[in-house]
Amino acid sequence: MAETERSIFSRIIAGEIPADVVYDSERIIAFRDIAPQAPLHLLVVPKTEQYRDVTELAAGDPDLLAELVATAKKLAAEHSDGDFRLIFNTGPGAGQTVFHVHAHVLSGQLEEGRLG
Ligand code: DGP
Repeated sequence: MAETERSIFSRIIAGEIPADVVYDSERIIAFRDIAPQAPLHLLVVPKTEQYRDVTELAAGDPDLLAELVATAKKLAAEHSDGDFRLIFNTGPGAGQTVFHVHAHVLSGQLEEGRLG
């Protein structure tokens, strides 16, 4: 992928942009959303930039999707009461703005806004 095409999340993964990272493994990173919509609002992101959205990830690497969901569960348990929403905005019409697959993990009362 050309430099200009790299997603903001690839730049966070590369350490080029700071983020409040709460989890970092071989294939997945998680950090706090810059504009939180709930008391807990994490983004759980595969490190590969191969997949634009969850449909591509499910088709291309279902094991990685399962790992992402398991990571969301673990992080929700660690950072909240354990109950959470898992949101994959898919396509610009659904509010997707970063085309590097990511899950929003939200726990607690949602703010009125993009995800509510
Ligand atoms: P979506 O709209 O579903 O593609 O979600 C993208 C999310 O990414 C949005 O909730 C805001 C968040 N975001 C965008 N840029 C940054 C950033 O530089 N740092 C962090 N932590 N979050 C970001």
